[in-house]
Amino acid sequence: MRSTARRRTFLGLVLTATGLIAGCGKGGGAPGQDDGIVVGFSQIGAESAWRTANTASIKAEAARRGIELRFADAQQKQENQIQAIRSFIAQGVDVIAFSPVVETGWEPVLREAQAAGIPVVLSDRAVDVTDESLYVTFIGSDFVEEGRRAGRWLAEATGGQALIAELSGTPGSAPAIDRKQGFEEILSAHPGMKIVKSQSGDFTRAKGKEVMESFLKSPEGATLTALFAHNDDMALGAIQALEEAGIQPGKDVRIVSIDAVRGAFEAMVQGKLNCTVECNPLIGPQLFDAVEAIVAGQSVPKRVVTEEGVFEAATAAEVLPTRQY
Ligand code: GZL
Repeated sequence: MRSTARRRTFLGLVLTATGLIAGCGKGGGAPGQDDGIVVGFSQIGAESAWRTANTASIKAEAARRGIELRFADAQQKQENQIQAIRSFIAQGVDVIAFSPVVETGWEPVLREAQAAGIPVVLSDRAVDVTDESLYVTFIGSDFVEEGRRAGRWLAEATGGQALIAELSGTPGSAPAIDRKQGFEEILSAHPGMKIVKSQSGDFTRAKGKEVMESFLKSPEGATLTALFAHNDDMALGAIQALEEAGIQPGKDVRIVSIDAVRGAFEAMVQGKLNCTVECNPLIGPQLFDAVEAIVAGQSVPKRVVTEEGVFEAATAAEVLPTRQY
């Protein structure tokens, strides 16, 4: 598109001349030789129901708008994301977007994208960089507020008295860092609420179950009255572990988690989960609004926050049919 297309055309001529063109655009030419937008997207992986819904939203919206999406699944490895971003730079895409698996370690590759004149959009998670010009905008949730909402609900539900197990997300990731910060901010006003066990379940159901099993075997296991899980998938794994230990999830141990995926609503209908704080994965429309604005040379806000709510067991059966993910 415009300067990008000129660069890609030049790149296309250079690669053709040197016989290196890899047929990476439509019809074998350099990318974007037609007049469509080409976006390179590096996704974290497929670790949770939330991520699956997020990927579906991004792919569906690109297709709906006729945008060529080059999609790379990093299997939760930062090195794979960096490699994908370098590949998108070499292909001369119009925009690079990615959901950074962790907050740090991105400056070198983002400088390479900047030097190549390719704008970068952060989707879902933030990066920790000294130079915010390295990305155009960050589209995602306010994870600190999500943590506060979980803490407020638990304080209300327990009268401010709880011995809490915490299943945290991927170490170093923005949601894990920020959700913990928000939750502990609320706990600081409730001396009767204490986190007595905390360990990462890496946002997966299997790891959440495994870590909860280890919590229950610990000296504090028998004292637990509440669980805070940084996502629903880990909460669902923990629910399995509690049931296998003869403990009633949602009753003996109150459970609050984050995402508001379909499985969480089903668990709330069964009385096994008490509350889920929404974290909206359906950000495809907002992402490609930003992409189209960037390509059109329009300014976009540095930060786009997704709108979200809090859902409790009492309304789960009524709300479940309306859920999109
Ligand atoms: C949050 C997202 C998190 C979800 C998890 O925006 O990055 O990653 O809460 C997912 O379910 O794995």
